[in-house]
Parts: sequence; structure tokens; C-alpha cells
Amino acid sequence: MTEKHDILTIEGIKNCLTTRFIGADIYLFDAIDSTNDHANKLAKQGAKEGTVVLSESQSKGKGRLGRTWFSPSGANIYLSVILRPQMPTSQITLLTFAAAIAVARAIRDVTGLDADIKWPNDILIKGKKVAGILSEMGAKSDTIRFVVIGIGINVNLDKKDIPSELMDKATSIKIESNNAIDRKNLICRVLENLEKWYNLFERNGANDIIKEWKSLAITIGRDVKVQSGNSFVEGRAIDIDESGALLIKDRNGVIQKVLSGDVI
Ligand code: BT5
Repeated sequence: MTEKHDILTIEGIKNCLTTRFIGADIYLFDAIDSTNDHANKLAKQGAKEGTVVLSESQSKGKGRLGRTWFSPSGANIYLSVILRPQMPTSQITLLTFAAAIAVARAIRDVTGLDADIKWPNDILIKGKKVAGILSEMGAKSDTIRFVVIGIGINVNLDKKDIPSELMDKATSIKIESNNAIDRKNLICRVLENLEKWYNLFERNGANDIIKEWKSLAITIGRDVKVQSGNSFVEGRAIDIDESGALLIKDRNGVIQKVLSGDVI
């Protein structure tokens, strides 16, 4: 893909990490089907909270709802983190918000670029997608047993290597800043921010997450069309509620609550 790229090593990542528990155990692969699938397996086998799975490439990188995540080798970040929160399953969206905050903040800190969040989980730079998040959980009745937070970030991907179907909607940090960056450093800042916001969520509940998410989000206050399954809701996105659902005021002035979907 890119002729020369930085090499990720577990030791290198551990040396730059200042977290307490996220990244205490790290698995790094050259190639894998999906870091989320592997982390799911590890979580079921009892892997510790904070275990991280990384790969240089994915042959079956997953998006939400059966979609695929373009995962070429050597240029980007594909990582999954296992968390074991003591929370009801209804809080999963807010955990995804914590991850979106962590990614947007880390990109801002490392590059100075304005990384924004589009509801529910897209990270955009200048309107194009630079990162995506896929949270999957294992649950027993209404209680979370584990959550796998999957994060894909286009880092040193060159424009010529973006497939034509993604050309209009995807970008990378290198494309936006004209500079290749050290992936290890960005991985460490993402994991540190994730631990910080996860701890705050466990300690103080949803308020801080919702406030920070809104300060980074571009969706609120805009006219949107949201697809949720086979149905569409159109109107002004006015807020999110305490579970992370998007509140849309439709043209009749009725407030519609959308739990999951895509802003199109
Ligand atoms: C997401 O899904 O944005 C979640 C992506 C999560 C990927 C990570 S990588 C590590 C971990 N292991 C996995 O197997 N997955 C996670 P969604 O909102 O459904 O967006 C998917 C859509 O984004 C696709 O249908 C494409 O239109 C677009 N897309 C695919 N690959 C892309 C890329 N590399 N950059 C930008 N857009 C992409």
C-alpha cells in the first residue's frame, strides 16, 4: 500500500501508554479477519477488561449492520478494546459515544485537525469520514457481560489508495494534514482518552459524556434525514436524550426519537 510505513510493536505501544488498565494486555496481528471478532472470542474465554486487539490489516473488517470496513495493510489503525462495565444493556450507545469522544479528542490533540462527530458514531474531518466505531456486546438478560469497542481510523492512507466507491465520503489524517503521523502515538492517545471517558462514565453517569459529545457533534441543530431500518425520519435534529437517542422535530412539530440509524 504505502511504500514505507511505521511498524507497530506491542513494546512500542506499551512504552507510550499511560493508562491504568486499557492496554495492559495487547494482541497485535499482521493480518486478521476482524479485530472485533477476535476480541469477542477472547472476551468469551475470559480475557481481562482493557484487553486490546490490533491488526495491521483486516480481511473482513466490519461496519455496522453487516457493512464492511475497508482495511488495507500498513497505513491505518484497526483496534478493539474489551470492556466489562457494570451497566444495563441500554447504556451501550453511551459507551460508543465515549469511544467517539476519545477518537475525536485524540485526533485533535495529535494533529490539530478539527475532527467532528456525526451521530451516532462517525468521526469526520471536513465532512468526510476518517474513523468509525462498532460496539458489540455480550449480555445476560438485561446486563452487559462484556463490550467490544472496535475503532477503525484512516491514518496514513493515501488518496490514490481509496477505492472509488469511498472516494467522495472517506478521508485520512494524512490527506487532510499533508503529513504522515506516528500511528503508535495516536493509538496511545485514543486508549488514554477512552479510559478517561469510560472512568468518568462509570463514576458520574451519562451527563459528562453527553455534554462532551454535544460539544464535538455536528449533527445537532441541522436539518437531517435519518434512515432507521426501512423507515425515514426527516426534520431538525434538536438534541440527544440521556440514552444517546437522536431527537428530531419533524415538519409537524412532533419530536421523534431515533435510537439507531444513519444520517443520510
Ligand atoms: C462503522 O460502521 O463506521 C464502524 C467501523 C468500525 C471498524 C473497526 S476496525 C476495527 C474493528 N474491527 C472490525 O471488524 N470493525 C471495527 P458504519 O457506520 O456501518 O460505516 C460503514 C460504512 O463506512 C461503509 O458502508 C462505507 O460506506 C464506509 N467505509 C468503509 N470503510 C471505510 C473506511 N476505511 N473509511 C471511511 N469510510 C469507510
